[in-house]
Amino acid sequence: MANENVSVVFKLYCLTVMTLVAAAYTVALRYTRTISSGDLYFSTTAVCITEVFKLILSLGMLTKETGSLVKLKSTIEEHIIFSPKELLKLSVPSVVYAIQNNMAFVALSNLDAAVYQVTYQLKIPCTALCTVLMLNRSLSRLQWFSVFMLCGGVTLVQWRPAEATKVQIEQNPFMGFVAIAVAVLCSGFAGVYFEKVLKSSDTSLWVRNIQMYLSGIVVTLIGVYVTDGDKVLEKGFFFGYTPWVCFVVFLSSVGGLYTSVVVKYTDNIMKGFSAAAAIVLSTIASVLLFGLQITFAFASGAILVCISIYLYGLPKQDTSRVSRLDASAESKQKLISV
Ligand code: NCC
Repeated sequence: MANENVSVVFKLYCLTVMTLVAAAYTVALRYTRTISSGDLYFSTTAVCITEVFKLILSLGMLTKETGSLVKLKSTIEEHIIFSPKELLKLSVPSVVYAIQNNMAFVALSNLDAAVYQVTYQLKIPCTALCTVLMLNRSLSRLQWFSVFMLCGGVTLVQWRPAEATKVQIEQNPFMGFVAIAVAVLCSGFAGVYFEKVLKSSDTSLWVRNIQMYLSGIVVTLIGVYVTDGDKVLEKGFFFGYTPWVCFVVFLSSVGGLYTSVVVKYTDNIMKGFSAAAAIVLSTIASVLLFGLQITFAFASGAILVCISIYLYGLPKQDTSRVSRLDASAESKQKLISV
């Protein structure tokens, strides 16, 4: 089954790398869109190249997993070449992720990185809602409460003063917020859809990724053609690519693959909780190692994050038992009054 046993250390390692990469990715992307001098690259091509990189890396991982080229060939034939239905199934999250990944560029071209990070935390309740609706899981009232508390906690933890640096382009904050709203919905839906497909069969994570990235390449290429087609034909696909842009593509690819591993071994809600814990822990580590100053917002946010993690992890029966006790007390009361 998809949920094999792996050590807690490995899970923690994946979560920490995913969170650190996501933080670096947001800042580097913002830099390439607003501060870095020179010709501005086409963001649609960066999203497309990322899909190509993820496909190559996943093929490498699948080769390692199957152990031989013969087995790799038969796996590719069975699950990719002769499985158009499965490819179609995975084209759903790939379209949604393509929209989300493009929206990140729109948002970070128009909003400060810190504002983006904070607003993007709305994905936590959105993911919880998608999990309940699409995976038929239930959350107790206390767990819902902890989801919203986590959202508030991460918001405070990531609270930073706005950028002091002057940006080189004109910004439209309204457009930035609309892009975040779309990205939040896409992240919740695509994440849970992928989790559902991945965990409903024994098919390897790398096969699922390859299926998704193949349609991802097609969809993002259509995005390049529709949005920047004329300009790309005139100036070239890699117009404006600097080492910083290549770094953004690298982070985006590595971050995407780590996200898939995290979803395989945990789930999308846990991804949100653990990412929050990783942010808190890495900041505390920076305090101990580099003497970073802790702000009041960080300290209160960190406390909220810890309490929400504790509340979310409380056994569900506790709350249902309380409501059962309440209900039986209520019926006893009714009997007495009768
Ligand atoms: O928003 P988020 O993830 O849910 O987006 C998921 C990202 O992972 C890629 N993905 C997902 C599944 C899969 N099997 N393969 C993939 O490549 C998707 O294409 C999508 O890019 C998060 O939980 O906050 C997280 O945030 C992103 C990123 O910071 C935001 O989307 C902002 O743009 C992180 N991605 C990177 O750091 C590159 C992700 O690791 C965690």
